[in-house]
Amino acid sequence: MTTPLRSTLYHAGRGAYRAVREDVLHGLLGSPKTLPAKLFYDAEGARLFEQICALDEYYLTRSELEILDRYVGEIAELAGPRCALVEYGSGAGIKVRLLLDALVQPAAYVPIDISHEQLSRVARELSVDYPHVAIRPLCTDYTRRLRLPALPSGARRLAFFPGSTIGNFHPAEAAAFLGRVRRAIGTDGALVLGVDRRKDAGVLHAAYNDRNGVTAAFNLNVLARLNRELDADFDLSRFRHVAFFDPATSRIEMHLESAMAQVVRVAGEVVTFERGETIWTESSYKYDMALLDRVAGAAGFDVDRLWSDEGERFWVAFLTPAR
Ligand code: AVI
Repeated sequence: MTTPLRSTLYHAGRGAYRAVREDVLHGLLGSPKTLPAKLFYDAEGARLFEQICALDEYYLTRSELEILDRYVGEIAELAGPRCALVEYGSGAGIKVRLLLDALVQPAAYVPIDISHEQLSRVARELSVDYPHVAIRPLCTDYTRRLRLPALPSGARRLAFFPGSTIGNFHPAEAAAFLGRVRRAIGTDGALVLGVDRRKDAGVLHAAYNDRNGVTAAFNLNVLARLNRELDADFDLSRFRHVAFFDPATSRIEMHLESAMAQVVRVAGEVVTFERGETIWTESSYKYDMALLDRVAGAAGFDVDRLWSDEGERFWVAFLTPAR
């Protein structure tokens, strides 16, 4: 059965749609059942994520902004003048303004994002507010191999990957991704990386199980998205949000648990669930120094500087290619 092409993410074409359908079915027909975390971010998911960032329990965004606010001058000094700033997953383009304001004569800014609409808006707004910076948006899935647009010659490439999105990769994938970033920025480039720190399990639990149920809605929205875009027939009331910290792997795991034995159709295929069986929708690794050194080292980076917030919950790290 062919499923109509009517999605937001798959507007890139039939090839991209097929790849996502394949990923989804591979994940749901495998054991354990999984879904790729990047599916969270359709328009509704992006809206819910913005709400998450403002939650009392979700300290990550506030802690990172506190660090950037306080130490952006030091970051700019380490980066040096006339950098070409490259942001992986630019989203709403808010945090980058702190850097653009502090850097000395930034030469260019390359926001990279999969959402065409958001990317064009951010590029338009920044061109107005930073008329001397060459804005070169790149619409692509930044987790894949990519080619950067032409940049002013001699400009040091400064990659920016905030938000602890690195935590959503398993460590080997994180190292492989950072290795691609290192190759993209060249031997004299640098990377400013946001990383959530390992901490008290209660604080972590609360951050992913907020009392208003926004994280639960964010998690469940992925099923609504499959209903809309892959002709699935998930009944959302038959699934429950589950998130817990696993100290052995140092990660939060998010799952959707089936409240009963049930059968669901997805893109013409039948997916069966036992009662209590889950779909693993996201991992969010929490870093200590050993993990950061291991992942950065495997990617060919040295950790030159680390800044933390008052509550010591989050790190912003300045990484340079290992010598
Ligand atoms: C985007 N990413 C860093 C978030 C995180 O904390 O892992 C996504 C998220 N999942 C649940 N709440 C927020």
